[in-house]
Amino acid sequence: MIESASILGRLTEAEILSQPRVWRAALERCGDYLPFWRTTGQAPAGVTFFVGCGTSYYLAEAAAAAWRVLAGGESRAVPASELLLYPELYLRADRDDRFVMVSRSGATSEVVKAAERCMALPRGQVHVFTCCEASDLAAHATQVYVFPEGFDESVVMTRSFTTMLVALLVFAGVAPQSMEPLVAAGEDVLRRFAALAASWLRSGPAEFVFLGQGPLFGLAREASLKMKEMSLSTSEAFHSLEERHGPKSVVGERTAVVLLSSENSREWERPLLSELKELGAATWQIDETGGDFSLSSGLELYRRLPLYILPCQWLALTRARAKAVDADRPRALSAVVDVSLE
Ligand code: F1P
Repeated sequence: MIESASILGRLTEAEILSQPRVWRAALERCGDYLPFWRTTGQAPAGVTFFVGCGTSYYLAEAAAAAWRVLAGGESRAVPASELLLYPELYLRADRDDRFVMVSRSGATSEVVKAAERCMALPRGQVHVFTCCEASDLAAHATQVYVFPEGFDESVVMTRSFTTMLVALLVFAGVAPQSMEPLVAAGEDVLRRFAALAASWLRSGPAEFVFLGQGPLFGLAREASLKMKEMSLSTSEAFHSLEERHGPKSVVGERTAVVLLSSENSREWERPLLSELKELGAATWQIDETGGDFSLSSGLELYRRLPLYILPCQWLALTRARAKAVDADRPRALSAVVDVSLE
């Protein structure tokens, strides 16, 4: 059992720790949707767009990568606002596209508006992944898949992100049974990392950089957003090797770099870590094996994607507590961004 003395961020902490248990419930629920997903869920002739805002947009990025590899269809992740402001870059009346809207609340105004636009297309098909039973989004959808166990009471999205990611991986083609080791692996990762997090922050970093390639880039962006939202820290995310093309120029002794690696990328990323260390940065590599923290899940890359974000969530919570910031009450953030759109 992970003990924490702090009273700050207790709700967020509980939701972070609940994720493996919630994944098990979500995998069972996927069983209800599976027959439908495996018949009508095949890749459409056109593009499958994964659409969301904030954390849900970064989830869409990871889901789009998984869809392309697992379902084999053309896919793309876009923020909902893009479909409203620049529809000509994405929407085609003459193409058989599908739109997968990702939204914890199902109430985010840009997502609802974008779904309305997509449903108005001649062959518009909108599928919704959400954690809320009833939502405005449901009124503008062909199909809605609900995972209420993933809902976060906390404003900051943690278990909703990974629960909908688990569901989207099954939607893309992963067999739920093959994901069962994820639950025990998640418990193990949380237990081992909780003992490490404080040591990663001992150098007192003032700014954070999260790096990842392929399906890990969306997770790096989510990790960066968690660090911002929970601890009010300066944080950025890049494709790993993009770090050399400019961002590296501001890396120094007050920088902490967290690199999400895999068998695809680790050899290319190793020299980058040395360069960043030479600039004075504290660097941490999270990978299945080796690195500063090993997930040791025994799962292939796409089935272990939800594990990578667990240490990042816990690091953000630990940083918040070190700054006496309450992650349960994030600054200038609401659980749902509902603004009136024309
Ligand atoms: C998305 C979102 C979150 C953000 C904050 C406000 O909500 O923008 O990404 O962290 O909680 O809402 P949703 O569309 O997934 O409900």
